[in-house]
Amino acid sequence: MYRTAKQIHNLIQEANHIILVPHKDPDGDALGSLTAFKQYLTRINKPHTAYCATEIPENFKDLRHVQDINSDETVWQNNNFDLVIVFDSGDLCHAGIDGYVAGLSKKISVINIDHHFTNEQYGHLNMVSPNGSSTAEVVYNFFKYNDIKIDEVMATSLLAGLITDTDFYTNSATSLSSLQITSKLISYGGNLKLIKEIVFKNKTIDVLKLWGAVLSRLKKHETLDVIYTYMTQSDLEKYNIPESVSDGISNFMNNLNDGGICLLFKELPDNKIKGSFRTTNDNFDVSLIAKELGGGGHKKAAGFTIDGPLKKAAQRVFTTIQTYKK
Ligand SMILES: [Mn+2]
Repeated sequence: MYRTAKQIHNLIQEANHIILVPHKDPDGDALGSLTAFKQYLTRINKPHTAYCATEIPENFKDLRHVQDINSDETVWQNNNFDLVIVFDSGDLCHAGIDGYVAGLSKKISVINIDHHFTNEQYGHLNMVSPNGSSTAEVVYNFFKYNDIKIDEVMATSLLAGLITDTDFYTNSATSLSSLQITSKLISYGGNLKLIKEIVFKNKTIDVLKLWGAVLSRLKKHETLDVIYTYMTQSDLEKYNIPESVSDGISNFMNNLNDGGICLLFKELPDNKIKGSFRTTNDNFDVSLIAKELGGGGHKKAAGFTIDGPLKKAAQRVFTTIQTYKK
């Protein structure tokens, strides 16, 4: 990991123009890691652009540099750029840039900075630590290995990643190193209060009403020991809420003291169904089930997207869990 961090540092020094990319529908870890990096590149006067394939959730706009991330795909025609750094994405498709990268006629390098267990090692350089709590932890190590000073802006951004992925130090990603790094980041001036407000205290009355509707449909699949529910497009329309804002529900379901696996189905506009697994049970590695369904993630939190409609998708997922359990 130390050697990779050094190699990445060299590539950055040599690069003319760098494109930074988080995964689609980015969360606090993807955005925190990217903006910490953006602060570093700004400080060393390295030309760069931050690109996201989808819109950024509204609540992150107060995090420094988030407003400078754009979805303008013409960045991929910029003749000068020669390096892409992808954050918190197990594959290029999840980052929404597989098509752009495959279509480039010139030679560029891709750097993959991540912590997903299912990461496909798609980069020319891969700084991936499957045991890391967050991509923010990997970025923190990148800065440390290269003796890069972590300023207040970087510390605050990295806290956003750690707090998001450990669900405020409650889920199984919470580790000794995540807590040690957090205390370091606070000592560097990281603004924990701001991050708490950005990541958690961000729910409107309508969002909580939507949660209520979704949670009122909770069911238990007795044979599989799966607790599940679903959210439809008409739910989102009714409460006038973008899909990305509904993200916390699956984490909240993890508070249940019942069931082996929690599962949330979300209907997408294109008749696809997005599923999110959560578990706190040591007997399950939900990333393996998600992978089987074409998705990926972590042992205790993973997701996938498959064809709808809902009923058909649910059937397929239950069959897959059944096979996994055998
Ligand atoms: Mn992450």
